Amino acid sequence: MSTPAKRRCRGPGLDCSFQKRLRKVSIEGNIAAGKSTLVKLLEQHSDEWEVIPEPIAKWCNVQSCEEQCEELSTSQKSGGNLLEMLYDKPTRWAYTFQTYACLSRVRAQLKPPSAKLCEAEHPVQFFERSVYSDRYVFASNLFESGNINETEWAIYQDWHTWLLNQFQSEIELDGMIYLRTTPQKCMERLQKRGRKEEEGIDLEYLENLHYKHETWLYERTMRVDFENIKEIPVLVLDVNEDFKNDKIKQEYLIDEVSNTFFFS
Ligand code: UDP
Ligand code: DCM
Ligand code: MG
Repeated sequence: MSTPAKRRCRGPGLDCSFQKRLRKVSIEGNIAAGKSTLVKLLEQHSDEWEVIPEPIAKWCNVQSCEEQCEELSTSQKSGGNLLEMLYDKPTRWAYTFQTYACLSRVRAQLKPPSAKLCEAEHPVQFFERSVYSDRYVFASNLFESGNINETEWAIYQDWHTWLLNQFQSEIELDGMIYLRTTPQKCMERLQKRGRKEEEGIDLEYLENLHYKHETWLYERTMRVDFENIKEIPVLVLDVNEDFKNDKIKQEYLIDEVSNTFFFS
């Protein structure tokens, strides 16, 4: 892998040598492809590997004040369920959802790493999805299906570009992993997982998202506006066959990740 771009050293205790050692990789894939399942395995594999999960709990329970939210126990939480609102009435809520999804993701990715990771010789952070899939897969698909209108899409792209330029050095990726599945397999896993908010998702929606992932990460023919991701290394992993209950497949996936990104 090529030498990563220099990262600005922001935040207390984040020395420059740590920032230079740190590698950041996002895990991409369709809904229910197996991203959360894989990141749990990666986290267990090495003390030097840390995971930043997708902040979906926040999307299902939007609070007016972040600190207040973190102090409440699960049973006390009663915020709005933006994921449910998105699927119930996408023309009304798609833009709102996408602004919050991206904002909360950036905030999660900017949080200081754990003390343990700071001590690591070869620290790695795995992000479950990225600000790039937010825009080039989800928001773009919602625009093309008419759920985000022209004005909203123009505003989205404007602030998204601005935000990424502001935080480029902190959230810049060294690589991506694409968990490749058929839309049918995702539908099967989605139903098995059984999130109530996602009950209304149909196969056509998963097919559209699949097509976006394919042109972006497999064929690599999608037009993207950010230079740093045009040439980024992408590891494609076929996860159509079950790996959750297959130790050999799990070892193979972890080896592929280690070998591709030269992680120890
Ligand atoms: N799953 C499975 N076999 C696999 C991978 C995932 O049965 O090899 C199940 C997993 O237990 C969950 C569902 O598929 O019930 C979706 O997986 P996950 O939440 O990891 O997907 P994500 O949406 O994070 O990509
Ligand atoms: N999601 C979305 N737009 C994004 C990111 C995620 O609509 N920018 C939705 C898709 C899924 C859920 O949020 O319903 C994330 O679930 P998963 O990570 O399991 O795919
Ligand atoms: Mg997940």
